[in-house]
Amino acid sequence: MDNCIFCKIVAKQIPASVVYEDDELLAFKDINPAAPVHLLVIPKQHVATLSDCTGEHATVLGKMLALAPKLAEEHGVAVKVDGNGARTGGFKTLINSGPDGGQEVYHLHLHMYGGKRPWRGLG
Ligand code: D5M
Repeated sequence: MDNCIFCKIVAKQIPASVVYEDDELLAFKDINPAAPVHLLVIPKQHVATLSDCTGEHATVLGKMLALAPKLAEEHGVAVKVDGNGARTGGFKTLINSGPDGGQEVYHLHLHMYGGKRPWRGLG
C-alpha cells in the first residue's frame, strides 16, 4: 500500500534489520527498541490493524503468533524448563490496535519483547 512504511520494508524500498522472512511474514528489529530484544512480526500483505481482521486472517495471525517462540529461541529469550521443572526466561507479545491501543503504524504488527522485566510501560 502506498505510503505504508512497513509495506516499503516488505518491498525492500527502505532498509530494516530483517531477522525472518517467508512467503507471508516478515520479522525485523524495532527501530526504537523498548527491550534488549524487540522484534516486529508483520504479514507481508497489508492489513492496517487487528480491528480490520476477519476469519480470513486467522491463518496468518496464527502464523505470526507461532513465529514468536521460534524468534525467542533464536534471540536467547525462550522459555526454558530447568532441572527442577521450573520455567525460566521468556518474552512478551503485544498487538497495539487503534489510537487508544497505542498503535502508531497502521500495518498490522506483533511486538515481541525479551530480555528485560518488568514490562509495565511498554508500548
Ligand atoms: O508500534 C510501531 C513500532 O514501529 C514502533 O515501536 C517503532 C517501529 N518502527 C517504526 N518505523 C520503523 C522502521 N522503519 N523500522 C523498524 N521499526 C519501525 P505501534 O504498535 O504502532 O505503536
